[in-house]
Amino acid sequence: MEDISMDALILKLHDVNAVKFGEYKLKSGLLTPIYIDLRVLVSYPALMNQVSSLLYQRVQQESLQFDSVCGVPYTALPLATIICSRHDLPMLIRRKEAKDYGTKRLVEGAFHEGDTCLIIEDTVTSGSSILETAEVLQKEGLMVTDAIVLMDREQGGVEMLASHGIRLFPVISMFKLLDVLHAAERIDDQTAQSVRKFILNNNTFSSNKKEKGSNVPAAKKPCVEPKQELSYAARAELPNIHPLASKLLKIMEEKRSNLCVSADVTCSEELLQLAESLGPTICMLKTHVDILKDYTPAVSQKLQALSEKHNFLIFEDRKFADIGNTVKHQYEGGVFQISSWSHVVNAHAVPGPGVVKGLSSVGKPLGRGCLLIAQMSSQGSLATGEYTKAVLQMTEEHSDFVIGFICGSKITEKPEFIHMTPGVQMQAKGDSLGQQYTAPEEVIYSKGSDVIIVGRGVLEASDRLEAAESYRKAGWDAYLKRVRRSDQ
Ligand code: S5P
Repeated sequence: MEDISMDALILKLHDVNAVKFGEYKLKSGLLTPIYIDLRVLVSYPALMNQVSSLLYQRVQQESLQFDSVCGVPYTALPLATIICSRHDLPMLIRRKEAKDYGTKRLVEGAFHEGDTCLIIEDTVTSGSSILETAEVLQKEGLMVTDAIVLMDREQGGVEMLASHGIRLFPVISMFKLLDVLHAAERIDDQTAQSVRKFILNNNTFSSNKKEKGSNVPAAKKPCVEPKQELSYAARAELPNIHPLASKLLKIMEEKRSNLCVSADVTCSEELLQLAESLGPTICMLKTHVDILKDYTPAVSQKLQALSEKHNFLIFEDRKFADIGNTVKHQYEGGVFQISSWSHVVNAHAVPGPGVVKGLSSVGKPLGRGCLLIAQMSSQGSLATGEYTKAVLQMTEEHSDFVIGFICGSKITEKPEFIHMTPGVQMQAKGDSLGQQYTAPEEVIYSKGSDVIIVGRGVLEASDRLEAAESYRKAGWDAYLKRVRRSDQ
């Protein structure tokens, strides 16, 4: 079997024009800025063999069990043939039209009712081609539970097929493809960004659900829950996700950034300068507006404009911790009028659910969101154990306003909640006042958090932009490593 890296394969696919950038029409009629056309593969035998090897590796990684293999006609037919021939596997061929003479069979090959058939496909957008083939096979009495695809455009195919009980295992995902082509300078920043945006905004599964509303027949329960950890992009499309959490996840995916910079400065001009210069690098800017010595309402107005210009969210780290009625006033009134400009705020759960209810009465109508403090980075913190569990429960009970947590590590497997971790630095281990630091890779990869919050790691660097970029890269690489780990 050829030894080929995924990155090398992606570059080869680009070389032979199997991946094209421009304006193309998809089967659905939708115009797309990227077109994947793997039909050309048949002209490149070495590439055909490499693709087949990678498809089969995926089958092995997942330890899939099946009795036969069927390629979706036509592009995946030769790929399935190579795999079956090399590994001595029985193959089935699905006819596109039944012959009008002879047996009139729609599936050619020998099989028994109840056999399991693995589907092989070249590219998936919505998943409809795989579903069509699966339905033909199922009509013949075969079972279809798994499919392998070379290229997943990440536009809802995994979710749609899962709703029909079929697990889809992609070899290459669209975001990985873009990363590799971008890193190799095959496409420029603008193309990479606009394709990412297109993919995120054109999810066929979620838009279908929205269009059809309550008329959608109840989806069949997947036979097996997908094992893979969801990407930020996939989580953004979850049916039960808070719109603000969805927006944050989309920003993260689009900007390849899970970095929130904690702009703990005392002068408004410096705060605005930071927002302007670091804006393109971050997904979120965290403020402590009450440490500014010269705050005026113009500052928050300018901050809002910068958040729109550079597409980041604002998080005022106010840590509300009083009875509902008091926090309501603190959130909407006073000098700072936080609810009018900050997308996200946070709160301690100490007062009980009233604190969330008070904040929610102001923030929810404005589309704002809240993070509950489940754990703290400071030495001797009391937010541990049963307290952290109670915060999780409070979050679940108020998920129409609470979008996630401040925490040291992942505290729930529910993918709709965002985990944000402060106390992050590459160099220092702590400060003299009890702060304790963890490195970005450990926070994202080992501890499973989603966003790193970095203050002095960036603010005290001689070049703040360079430092922010290195934190962004460390956080993002750790995320990619984590998602890939779950792919294996
Ligand atoms: O547990 C926590 C919670 C928060 S929000 N520990 C923290 O350090 N924070 C905040 O994160 C803290 O208020 C500060 O604004 C930032 C950490 O800053 P750094 O300079 O230590 O990175």
